[in-house]
Amino acid sequence: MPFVVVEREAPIAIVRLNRPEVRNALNLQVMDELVAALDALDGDEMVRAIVLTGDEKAFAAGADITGFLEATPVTMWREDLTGRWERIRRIQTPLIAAVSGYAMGGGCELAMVCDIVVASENAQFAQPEINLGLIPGAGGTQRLTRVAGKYRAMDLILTGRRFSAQEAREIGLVARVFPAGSWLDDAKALAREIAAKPPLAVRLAIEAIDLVANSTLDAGLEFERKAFYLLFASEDKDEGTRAFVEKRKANFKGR
Ligand code: CO8
Repeated sequence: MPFVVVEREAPIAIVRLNRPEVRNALNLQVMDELVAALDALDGDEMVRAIVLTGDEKAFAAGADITGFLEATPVTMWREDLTGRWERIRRIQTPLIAAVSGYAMGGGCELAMVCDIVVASENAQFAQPEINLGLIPGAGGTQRLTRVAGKYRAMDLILTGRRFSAQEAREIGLVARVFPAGSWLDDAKALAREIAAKPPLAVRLAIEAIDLVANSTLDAGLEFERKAFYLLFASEDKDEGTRAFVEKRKANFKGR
């Protein structure tokens, strides 16, 4: 089974992450399939809006932590998994993240590279990397702070706590919260509404809105990426990722 399933319902397309047994955890293969699917749809002018989604239990539970166990700064840098988030950010067709269940770590960051985030009332967001001895590595420190402001971002990123769809809406991350029974249909209806608008105007509106957030983004992302890779040299990363896999509490030492 492919990790990414594409359904066309012209003029929209639905791109579904399909790795339910690990809550749609994102590894290189998933991300490459996702980038390829989105690139193909982006080149198809019949597709005027895309809904990116997971399943009811999870949008995506973040990067695949098992891939971090043996990773080093060099392997991380060479693979450049985080670069896939930036490629998705550059998709020009309006991209709507429809979140049900967990959107955590890289999954929350995946939602944040989309143009609009909508959520089922049962959605749970988090940037829990701190519990693994890491920090967000695919834009989270920059994008969540731009959305939520410094002090709320500090609370969320330093505690790694989960926050509800309603709280995500209050901080401005989620545009609309839909009932659990109809979240995907409601997201598709929103996509169809946008798909019905003039595509050039939609594209230019998106570019204009993105400029506001992006004018000083690059320096922050550059630092974040290097800091993220550097943490792969720490003992606490080894401890945090191993503890996760061994299903025990991590014992961090600040080394
Ligand atoms: N990676 C690998 N496996 C995972 C992940 C993950 N992120 N999340 C869940 N799984 C696996 C579990 O290990 C479990 O496997 P198994 O059945 O073999 O035991 C299976 O999925 C189901 O998980 P749970 O039994 O835990 O299901 P629950 O519904 O009880 O809980 C949760 C779901 C809350 C999502 C829980 O699994 C969890 O906390 N997962 C980890 C979330 C997390 O810490 N995410 C952050 C990861 S780090 C990250 O995203 C950094 C991103 C940086 C950008 C990219 C850089 C390269």
